[in-house]
Amino acid sequence: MKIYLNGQFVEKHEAKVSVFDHGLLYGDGAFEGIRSYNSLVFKLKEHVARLYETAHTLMIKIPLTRQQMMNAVVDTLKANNLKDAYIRVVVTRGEGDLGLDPRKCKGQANIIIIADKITLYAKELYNKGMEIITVPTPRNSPEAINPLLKSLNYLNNILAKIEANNAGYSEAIMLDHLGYVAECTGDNIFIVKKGVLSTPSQGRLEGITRDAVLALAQKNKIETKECLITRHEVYTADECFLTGTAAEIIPVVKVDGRVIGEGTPGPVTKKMMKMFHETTAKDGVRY
Ligand code: PXG
Repeated sequence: MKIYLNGQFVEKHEAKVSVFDHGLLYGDGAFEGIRSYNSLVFKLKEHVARLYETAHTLMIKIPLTRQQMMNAVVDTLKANNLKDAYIRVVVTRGEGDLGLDPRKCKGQANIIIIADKITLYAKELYNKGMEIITVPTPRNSPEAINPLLKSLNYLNNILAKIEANNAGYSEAIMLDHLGYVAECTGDNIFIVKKGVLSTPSQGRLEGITRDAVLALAQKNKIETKECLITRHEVYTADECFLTGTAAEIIPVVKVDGRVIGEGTPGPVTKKMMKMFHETTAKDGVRY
């Protein structure tokens, strides 16, 4: 496996950064998870744009242009001969000292690109749908660590994941600081009621799969809404599904013990899954 590390390709066992890297010491950095399908990178420009937006707010200077970053992603895929891959782009603030002051990181940001495979959920869950729960840990409030940032500090989501795992589930709904449904630990959430597709308007990551699903729905004359959503509205929805680069679209059939709709993946969910797969098979940056 060839890892991109600051402009060089190195073998996995040689791909190392300093123990003084602030990404390791403080979670001080940004990342993206991108996917390619049959030599097409899906929404590469959008992922790179979001990475640079996170870095902008964190005041981390990425020593590459957006185009150079896109080329680096494609080069990593080519170097590994991967047609279908999950690509992790990591930007850390770089090497500093044992103090969190970013001004002590005098060198450049570290840029790491790993291309590999990922399977998030078992295949049968895509046919049967999954059961999830709401967990006690709320999603970070926007005035603390804004959920719009895809930073290396994922402890908020990891704590929620631990709570789900402890209860015997593999995914969890996180509420925002006001108690509205925000998103899951690594996916956005959608509900369908009377043919209308809704997803939380705030307190969540602006997921690229989420945006793609909204655009596909609109193109196919399915009404969409971005609004505040309560747990009651999830429990009483006709359908529910989650979206994410790794998970793609996965149906949800039970939430906090409440059966959603018929308890099986619904027609809108299945239609969105089909349309999404058609899109990823034809759209993207070819390599
Ligand atoms: N919300 C959160 C909190 C995420 O981390 C999404 C939504 C979906 O966004 P995209 O742009 O991918 O549609 C994510 C991204 C994992 C894992 O191992 C999941 C993500 C990222 C990295 C790892 O579960 N999801």
